[in-house]
Amino acid sequence: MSNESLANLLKEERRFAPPAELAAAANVTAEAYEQAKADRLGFWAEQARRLSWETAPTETLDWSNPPFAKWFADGKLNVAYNCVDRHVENGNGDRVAIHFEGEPGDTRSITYAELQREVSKAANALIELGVETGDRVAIYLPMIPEAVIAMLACARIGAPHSLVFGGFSADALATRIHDADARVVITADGGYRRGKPSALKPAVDEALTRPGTENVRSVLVVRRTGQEDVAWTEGRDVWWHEIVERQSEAHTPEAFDAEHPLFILYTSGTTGKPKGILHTTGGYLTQVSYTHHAVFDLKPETDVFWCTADVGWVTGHSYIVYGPLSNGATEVLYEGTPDTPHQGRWWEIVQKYGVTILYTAPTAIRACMKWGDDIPAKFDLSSLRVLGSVGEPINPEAWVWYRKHIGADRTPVVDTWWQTETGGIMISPLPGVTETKPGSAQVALPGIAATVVDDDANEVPDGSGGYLVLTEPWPSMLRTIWGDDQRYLDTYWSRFENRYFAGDGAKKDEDGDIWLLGRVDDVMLVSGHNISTTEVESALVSHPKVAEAAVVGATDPQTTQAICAFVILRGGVDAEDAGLVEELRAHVGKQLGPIAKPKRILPVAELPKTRSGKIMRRLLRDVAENRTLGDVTTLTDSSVMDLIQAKLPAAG
Ligand code: 6R9
Repeated sequence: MSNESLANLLKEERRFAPPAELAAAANVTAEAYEQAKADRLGFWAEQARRLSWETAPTETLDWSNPPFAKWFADGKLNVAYNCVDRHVENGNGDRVAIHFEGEPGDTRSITYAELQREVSKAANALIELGVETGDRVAIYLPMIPEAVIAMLACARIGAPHSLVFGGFSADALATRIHDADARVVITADGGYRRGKPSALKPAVDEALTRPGTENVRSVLVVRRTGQEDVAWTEGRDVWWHEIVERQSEAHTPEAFDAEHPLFILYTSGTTGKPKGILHTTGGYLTQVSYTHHAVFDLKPETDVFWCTADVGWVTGHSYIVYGPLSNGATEVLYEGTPDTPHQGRWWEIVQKYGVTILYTAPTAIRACMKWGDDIPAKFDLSSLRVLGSVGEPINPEAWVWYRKHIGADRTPVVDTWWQTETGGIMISPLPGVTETKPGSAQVALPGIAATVVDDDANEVPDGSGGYLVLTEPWPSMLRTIWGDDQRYLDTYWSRFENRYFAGDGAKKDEDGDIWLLGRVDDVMLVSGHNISTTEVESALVSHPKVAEAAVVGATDPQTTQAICAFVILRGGVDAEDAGLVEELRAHVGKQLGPIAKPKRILPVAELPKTRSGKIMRRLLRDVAENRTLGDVTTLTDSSVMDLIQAKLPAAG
């Protein structure tokens, strides 16, 4: 980024100290940073002892062939044993692992002892279907307990899973089945979405007609909706309840090498074919277990944890399945959307189960801001004690709203930065240690090394912006891109020598705290200045009439790019108000300086989002530049783009 970078114009003065009571009993104190600094590998070796190893590792990191890392390579363990059996053996078999809440209101609470039986039966069923250690299993399921059980069953027998989000099309599913060369697909007849059953099995049937999927020999089908006749391929399709129910409840887990593949998870990215991110066993489980313990301060005996992500995303893998269950947590699993059947559904669930730790995404927080403060106010949210955010930069105003209206102005908010590739949380405050700043992920966790560099790979001074890089290997790092080592090198390790390039813009403030500024592809160039989309969006969201904003740079003959903003107004604000656009432009000018004033501002009803809730600025850029839209397949709802395009002629 150029020296004229505007990356430090947004000033945020608010500070929130950790609650004294939480700090006094916190799982992790400031000492952890010192300890990790003095002996980083020793620190991770100690965290690895959180797990039960059949053969304890004597080696911590093998970095003899960078950037191909091996962690704890001579250790052996079983992930499912660590997430399930050992809690039963430790006398916690009666503790609830999962409180499942179906969208239609059906519920199921599963204890660790029950989970052990279910996972063992499912593992035995996979073995009966001929699944062997190392075979890949594709999982295409709604948010039901069988998704967690299926993942753990695969881990138990050493068959790497590849989850494909249930909202993806047959095409997307076929591409991923092909790339991973999956042998079995686990799916369901359907799931519930927005009050209606929605079929899944037809997409599997269609995907399996595509070339490259011929090696799939079995399709295991969970009956979830039971609504309609399900097309059936004899000899290939098997009902879950028929094969799993008749299995033995006993299965002896085998220990695998620490570097045995645990899962492949595809990230879409903006261009090219999806990348199959490969994670392995010992290092991954060490980091997700430690970070879940440290960042959320989980007390397994008393806390009720709820991560609202879908298991099909990395957040679900690491903080619904492997982190919480390795720590013996009690957690909520919710099938549906936040506004079905009403906009208070989440808060009703928090009240019902006494949720103490909530982990969600900025997109959901901004939707709740838009729906109004009065909705969460109707529920008893007093059980909450830690709130987390992940997925996008959280605008300071959304952060403050979250703390105030969900956390009663009392709970710490931890903004956690990480990626599918990093496997676990990397940059985040610690709730009992860090004085938090709205909008900043702040500091690398103990044992993690992150910094911000300029174009020439020089570390920037405090108060400047550049690119986020990770400077030391970490236990839950991706090991490669499945089947494509060269692409692993090119994508992450070629931009800066010996440093992992995350693809995100970032700045360090005067205290050295890190602020994430969005994907580098989204940074705008206006009259020679680099301007971060995140900062202009945050300035807009800090206006009391705006709930959510997406900003893009559109080609402009005078200024290279011109800032174009799409805004969602808060409930009750009149979009036709003649003075509104000028009022918002003036507000951004005041917050960030005149150069950051958007040239155009368009109030819209919705923004284009990926299925994991990230704003797709690329499509908005197409609109702002009057181009035909690019690939919309990862969009949640493509009608959103028609509505936005219909608005455009009115802009000026
Ligand atoms: C966990 C997850 C990764 C990208 C990442 C960044 C953005 C995630 C963030 C954040 C700012 C945060 N991102 N957390 N940006 N602050 N706290 O979301 O993984 O789906 O792979 O996305 O998400 O741009 O590079 P993934």
